[in-house]
Amino acid sequence: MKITIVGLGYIGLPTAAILASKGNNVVGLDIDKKVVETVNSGNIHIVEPGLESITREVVENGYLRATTIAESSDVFIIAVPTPFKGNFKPDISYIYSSIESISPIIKKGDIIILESTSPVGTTEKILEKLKSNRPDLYFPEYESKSSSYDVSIAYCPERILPGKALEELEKNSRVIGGISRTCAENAVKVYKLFVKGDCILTNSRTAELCKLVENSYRDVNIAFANELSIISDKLDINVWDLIELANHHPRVDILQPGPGVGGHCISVDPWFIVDSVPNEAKLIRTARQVNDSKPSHVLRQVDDAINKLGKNISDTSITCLGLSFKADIDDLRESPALEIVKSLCQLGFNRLNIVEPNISILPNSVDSNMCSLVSLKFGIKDADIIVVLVDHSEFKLIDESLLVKKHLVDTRGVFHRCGVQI
Ligand code: SAJ
Repeated sequence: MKITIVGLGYIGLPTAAILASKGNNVVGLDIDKKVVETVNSGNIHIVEPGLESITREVVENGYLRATTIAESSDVFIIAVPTPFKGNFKPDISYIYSSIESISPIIKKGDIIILESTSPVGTTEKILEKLKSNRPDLYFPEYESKSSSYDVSIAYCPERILPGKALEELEKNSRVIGGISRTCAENAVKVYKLFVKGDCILTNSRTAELCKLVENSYRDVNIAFANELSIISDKLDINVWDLIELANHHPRVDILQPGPGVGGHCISVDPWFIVDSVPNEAKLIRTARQVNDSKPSHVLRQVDDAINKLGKNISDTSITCLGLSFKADIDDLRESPALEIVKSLCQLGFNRLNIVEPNISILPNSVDSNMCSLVSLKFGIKDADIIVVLVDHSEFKLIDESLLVKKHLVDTRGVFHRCGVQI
């Protein structure tokens, strides 16, 4: 079976590497020449534990190669980005261009699977596009019982956690939504090549919403924790103690508050539901707003710390611990920590230090005249105010005696037992 993975990003490349490692003939199709060259030289352009060695091996033994030109295959798995445009409207143009690039080469018997997070109805739009591009082929009808068609089309959302991609690709169960039942059954044959979890069949619309619901569920639950942290600050209660106590109830399991929700999934996907049913998705929209408002709350906490310190800002040094969107990764996409640092850059501190052990240079979006990347040791020593923005493993090991006399804004509860929180 020859399999083409369209899009060699955070999802496509690990999927291509795993499929190739099982002895399949895999081609990675990407519009970015640099990505194609990197992969063909056995290297990778993203950070994902274990991916580099497996990619090198499958490229060396010929099971994986990358290209910018679509070629005939038996299976096409589409894993391209679906960002949102202004006003939180989903942008599925990358999916459409993928379909344009493979339309001329698809043939009878092929299986086309969409994995990109997509608004409900996208797989049917793909079907319509293919029908108009290839009137010579016979396509299935939505939810039809018939199996007499030429090309199978299905939606199977990815569910892997960045940082654990290789493990979760094999272990996680998959929801596989066909345009028709037999389309889903044909797609299952592809996932059975590497998935050890269950493959559960449904229609494409349900599978599309299922992916959006999974990430919205997490967003709503994090919003509850974030709202509790704002309520607790107002009522002068330690939110970490509060949540720990409440979670002793057998049916309560509250997540952890933070500086906001980042990454390219949970902070984006709920908007796809809001966009398609704006009048009905009230809770989902509010959760997004609660999480998006959290960086402003953190900035107010920093303001309180400055007032308590009683020095001019131009005489005050502040250190931010962490810049990535969550612990122990280098990914800065939609990071609330980055948003907070950008705002702090405008306040005119004597020194604004950033400690981020997972990157070596600051991103261009941060004004490097106003802040600098420093070591953890220097950052702690130099600071009047310390703002914990990410719970990286290194920060959990800090000797708490070094924090006495520092003004601490701990958005992640890393030091919630040390008693020096403001
Ligand atoms: N966060 C909190 N408090 C918590 C948990 C998370 O503030 O208690 C924050 C994190 O710091 C981060 C954000 O939420 O800023 C998202 O992190 P995450 O670890 O919850 O999720 P992601 O974005 O890395 O991956 C999610 C996963 N979805 C779910 O767990 C439902 C993953 O399985 C998906 O495959 C991925 O989105 C995706 O690609 O859609």
